[in-house]
Amino acid sequence: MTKALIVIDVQNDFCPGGALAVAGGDEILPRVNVLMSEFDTVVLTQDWHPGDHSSFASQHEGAAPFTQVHMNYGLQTLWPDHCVQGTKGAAFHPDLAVERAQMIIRKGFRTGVDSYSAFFENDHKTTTGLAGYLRDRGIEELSFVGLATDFCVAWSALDAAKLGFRARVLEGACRAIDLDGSLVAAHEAMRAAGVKLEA
Ligand code: VGL
Ligand code: ZN
Repeated sequence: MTKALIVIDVQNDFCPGGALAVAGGDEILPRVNVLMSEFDTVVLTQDWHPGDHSSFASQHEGAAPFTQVHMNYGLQTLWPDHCVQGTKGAAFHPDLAVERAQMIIRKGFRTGVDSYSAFFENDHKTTTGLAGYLRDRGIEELSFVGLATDFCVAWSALDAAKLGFRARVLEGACRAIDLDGSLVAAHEAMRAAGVKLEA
């Protein structure tokens, strides 16, 4: 079984002090770094938005962060401005062993569509190219860690399972946003899709 570690969005804006801080987001770093040293294939994802990205509440008049709007591809949660291309908030956490990564997938760079998953944008159609990269390298099993469990990690693991990869989520090396039951919903969806949830 050829395996890869996929490290989702371990960026300053998702860590304490960041624009969309996930509680305890920085606590995962020691374990993520150990895992990065154990896997031969390591991929990082990096949330990478233009300053006027349509997932930002600031771009929707009168809309508050953490509410939802209808986009042409479906419901979209609105977020505080975060991970703006080239900013410190979009940079990887300084303690992340970035040098271990062979591939960095940037996502969410199209103004009109968000991209939680490492594989598909939120329209569930536009691909990031990651599946092709992994298949070309003969990778069959993917282990997911990072931020946030209930958004980018879950959406990535769900797509991985749908695409035919064996998918596991190491929850001890993830932290969740947990917005309106999103963590429970993510767990249910992942279990139903055959994603292995491990400590
Ligand atoms: C994420 C919300 C907005 C994530 C990214 O990495 O889980 N969540 N952008
Ligand atoms: Zn984002």
